[in-house]
Parts: sequence; structure tokens; C-alpha cells
Amino acid sequence: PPELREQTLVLVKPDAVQRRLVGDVIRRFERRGFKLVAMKLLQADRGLLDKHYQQLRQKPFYPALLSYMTSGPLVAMVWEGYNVVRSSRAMVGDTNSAQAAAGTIRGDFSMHVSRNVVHASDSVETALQEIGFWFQRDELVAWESSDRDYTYG
Ligand code: DGT
Ligand code: DGI
Repeated sequence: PPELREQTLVLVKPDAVQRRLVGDVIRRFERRGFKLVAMKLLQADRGLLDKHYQQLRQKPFYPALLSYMTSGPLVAMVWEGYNVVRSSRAMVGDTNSAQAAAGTIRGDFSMHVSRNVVHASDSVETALQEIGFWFQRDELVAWESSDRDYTYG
């Protein structure tokens, strides 16, 4: 069914790579039951980030955001599953880490909005767009997980 095929883009940002938090982020998505369908480590360039953050280009903090996001490698992933866009946003927590609830990724691993560890797409539409910015179509792997009947009723 198509609702089990929803996908979202998750970025493990450069601060999290430096702080060796990549595994912690992946673990949380795996435990929830979502399926990893694409993943790569890369150094993002300005052109890619200008597309990804097109809504933020006029913000006063955009230059700082660009320098942070290009400061080192990041991990880009596509996760798939039922309601994955909204569930991921809930798992990631408030944009401002200072206000993020304990138990969320930002609430557990970050204190400040400008080093907030992860990105997750904020709607199904932006997810589709963002996945297209970060991945080639043939980098997404279609596979069936063996525990599917135990993940979904
Ligand atoms: P700066 O302060 O101009 O040298 O820039 P940065 O790169 O050190 O820090 P930046 O641009 O991330 O943030 C500028 C200042 O604004 C920083 O001291 C923290 C504060 N700030 C940024 N975003 C927020 C926010 O969403 N809420 C609050 N309360 N403060 C924020
Ligand atoms: O989708 P989110 O990452 O939760 O939030 P967003 O799309 O509104 O903002 C994208 C990123 O921009 C966010 O993860 C961190 C950064 N950002 C947002 N607001 C501020 C900010 N960075 C700074 N320094 N100050 C801000 O006010």
C-alpha cells in the first residue's frame, strides 16, 4: 500500500558527524521500525544548500547556516514507512534545540538552534523535493524487510 511507502530526507549534520552521533541517529530510526532506503556521506556544497534551504536564503542567519553546513561532511539518508514525515519531525524535536523536548534527538543531543544535529523534511511535498536534491533516482534501493508483518499489522 502506498501509505507504507512514504519517504523523508534526514540529514545528520556536520556537528553530529564530528561528535560521532551518526550511529545514535540511525539507531533511533531503525528502532522505530522505519526502513533505510538510501544513505551517503558527503561534503555539501553551496549550490546544493541554496536549493535545500531556498526558503531561508533571505534570513539573517543564512550565511552562518551555510558555513556550518559546509564545515565538514554530513550524512544524507532516506527513510521510508508509514507516516514517516510527521513521525520523523516528532522524533527530531523543535527546530530550536533549547526548546526541544527531552527524548527527541535535538532535546537529547543539542542545546542551540545553530548546531541542531539533524534535519528532517517538514512535509510530504518538501520531502519529495529534497530527496531529489540530495539523491539520484538510482541511489534509492527498493527492498522488502523480513519483519514487515510484525511492523505493520
Ligand atoms: P554571530 O553571533 O553574529 O557571530 O553569529 P554566530 O554564527 O555565532 O551565531 P548564529 O548566527 O547562529 O546566531 C547569532 C546569535 O543569535 C547567537 O548568539 C545565538 C542567537 N540565536 C540564533 N538563533 C536563535 C534563536 O532562534 N533563538 C534565540 N533566542 N537566539 C538565537
Ligand atoms: O526544519 P528545521 O531544521 O527544524 O527548521 P527550519 O527549516 O526553519 O530551519 C532550518 C535550519 O536553519 C535549522 O535547522 C537551523 C537553522 N536555523 C533556523 N532558525 C535559526 C537557525 N539558525 C540560526 N542560527 N538562528 C535561527 O534563528
